[in-house]
Amino acid sequence: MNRYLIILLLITFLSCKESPKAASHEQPSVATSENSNIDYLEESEVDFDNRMEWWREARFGMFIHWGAYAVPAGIYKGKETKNVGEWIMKTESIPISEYEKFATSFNPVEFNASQWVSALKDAGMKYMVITSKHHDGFGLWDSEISDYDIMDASVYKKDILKALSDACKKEDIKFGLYYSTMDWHHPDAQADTYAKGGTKDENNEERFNMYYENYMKPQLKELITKYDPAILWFDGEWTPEFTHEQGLDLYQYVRSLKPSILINNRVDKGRKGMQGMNDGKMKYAGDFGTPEQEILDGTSTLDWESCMTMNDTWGYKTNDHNWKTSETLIFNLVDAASKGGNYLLNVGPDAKGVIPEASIKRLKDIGDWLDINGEAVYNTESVGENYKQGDVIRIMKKKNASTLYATSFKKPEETFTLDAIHPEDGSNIYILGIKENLDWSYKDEKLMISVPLKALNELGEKYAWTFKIENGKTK
Ligand code: FHN
Repeated sequence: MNRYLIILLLITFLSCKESPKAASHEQPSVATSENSNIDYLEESEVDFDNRMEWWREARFGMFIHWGAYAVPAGIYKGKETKNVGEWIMKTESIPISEYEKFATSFNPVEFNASQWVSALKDAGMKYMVITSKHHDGFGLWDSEISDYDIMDASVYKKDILKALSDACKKEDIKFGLYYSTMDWHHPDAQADTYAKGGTKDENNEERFNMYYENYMKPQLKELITKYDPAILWFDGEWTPEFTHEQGLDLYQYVRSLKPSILINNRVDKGRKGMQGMNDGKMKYAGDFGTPEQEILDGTSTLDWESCMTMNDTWGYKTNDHNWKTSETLIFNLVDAASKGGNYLLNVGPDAKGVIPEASIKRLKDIGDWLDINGEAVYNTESVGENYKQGDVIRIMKKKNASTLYATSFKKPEETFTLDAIHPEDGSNIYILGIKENLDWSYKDEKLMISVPLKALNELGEKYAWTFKIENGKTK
């Protein structure tokens, strides 16, 4: 074998493992996409509906933000960051060499994947989305493409994603992965400009494309091959070097690796800020919109999922105790469902691998509520414009059935009145959790239901009460 070929092979090998000095620009693109003769952006409505079906029925998932940022936990050199915990590297302008020490010392000795999946199931959640790699670039899996991961860079040296994907599979929970396009560590991404939020100059775009083709795509291929995620949840798409053309290509590439996978709209550049939906001006890639820290104002013909924190941070912060009440979280879930959306509720485990007790308490409260009222959330669809009556009543319908649900966040009194539901004669009406068939009448376009107050008090519910109306129809 001649000397030139040996040198070329050596360069190719050395530049495959990411390290600041090794990002080679001579590297041929290593991206390969299977099934690349199919255009996944031209999918039929029937195929799309079939692919989305489990996710639409699930309605409720667990978001997990976890990584090296749990080590500082919002505090750097004695100063509390005012921003979210997972942004501490940028908001406190921590030099890469300094931040890498957090990755090295990351040692979640109390992490137990089965316990996390149990907490998810106890909450009535049906799927998980965990940060495989957030903006800081640190990977929670054993990557062949990079040394900046839990296996090579940290003292922990166990494959977190493998443990979680196995635990989810065992409990029939769909396993999803968050992946940040923006990367503050990779030398061809934003490593030297992350403090300035990336800079859109010629050289950066060329380097970013090297990162995109020779690092990001190979990492995504190994994530899909090794952990079989049902969802890929992209983020950090606003980084200036990432283009709409790359977004379309990325969607095709990921679908070609696993055609049944679901991909959010942050795979491309169409998201309108925190409102989360595509701006509709042009065709962007992505299967569902991603409102963040908010729920859509009304219904949408598009699929969407509102992602939200329980306190004010995604990644763990020692001193963030601003927890939303369980009632607020249940309202958000029901409000989203009544508008046809999913709810992805976040937990931020600490550096030991423990989900905060305040999160566990809220997850249990939501799960207890869903044990009685879940049929009004799972496998439902929006009734359209009549999805609400005032501020505290939300109305849903069972998918492919004439059953309606009216959930009230104010405790019903002797007679409960609904303005937009007209049951067929002889329909049965219940309060979920109470077996009794309720008396009702319909007069002057109002449905009046007699409420069994004794049974209602014995139910012991304290957040919201759901009326189930069989064979009902909305105006
Ligand atoms: O910058 C991230 C943030 O850290 C967090 O991951 C949220 C969750 O969706 N997404 C981005 C902000 O929109």
